[in-house]
Amino acid sequence: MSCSDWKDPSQYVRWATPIANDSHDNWFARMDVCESDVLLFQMRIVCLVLAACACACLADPAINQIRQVSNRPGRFLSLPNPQKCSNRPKQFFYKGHNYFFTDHVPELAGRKFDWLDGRNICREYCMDLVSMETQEENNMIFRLIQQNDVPYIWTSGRLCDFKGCEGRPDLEPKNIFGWFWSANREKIQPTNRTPAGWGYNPWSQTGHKKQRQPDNAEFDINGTSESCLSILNNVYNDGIAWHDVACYHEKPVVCEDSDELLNYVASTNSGIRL
Ligand SMILES: [Ca+2]
Repeated sequence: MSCSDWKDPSQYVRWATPIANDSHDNWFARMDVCESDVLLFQMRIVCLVLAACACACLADPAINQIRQVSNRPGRFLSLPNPQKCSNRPKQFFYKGHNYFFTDHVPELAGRKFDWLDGRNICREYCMDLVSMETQEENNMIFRLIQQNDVPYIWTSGRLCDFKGCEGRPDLEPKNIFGWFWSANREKIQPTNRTPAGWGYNPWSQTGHKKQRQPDNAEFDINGTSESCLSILNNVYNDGIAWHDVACYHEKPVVCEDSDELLNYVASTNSGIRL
């Protein structure tokens, strides 16, 4: 069986490996790679990393203080844990989906995650980082942030700036047309205008460079692209608004039910209550 024959969502584990020259319509739905291709590689990477860590820790006790860079190769999406899915926190509910905020879950409170680790924390619970496709859902998340004085969170928003995104005129310019929700691979509406069906543009009108977002500001500082979508709470005297931020920064997250992962766990665990 070849990778492309697999229909089972359990096989799709990697966060982004688009197929070159794929059709426009299929492309976002196929940004994953199947498990068999990556599992062996993943196991080798884990062994190498463990061996390297052991050597490094012996040589330098302070090694654990060095923060790992987020976009390093060899990091993959986690598969869901059926028991965690069944017992996932359900703090609020909107249009068929449950949500939770990590700071309101005792075992996760106070923790921060880079963007990919944030996705993986959610995915263990059959969830993913929150995606705000409508103004109503966005308002709900903004209210959560306002009422709890949350400084910032990650969302599943991601810039299509990785391998497979090149040669796509429909995604250009990237800062306007190149954003999508990783959780369900839906495109995010153009960033430079009020989204259709919305009464306001959720992207901030200012930021580090005093320019409207997304501004890719950190790239000018240290060469790191701001490829992930964060909601910041008045960091630039701009209220609660969307910002492009470099993915290695660590933030608490809001998780939202993933239909794909819930359906997969339901279909592979007879009688499970989700
Ligand atoms: Ca920015």
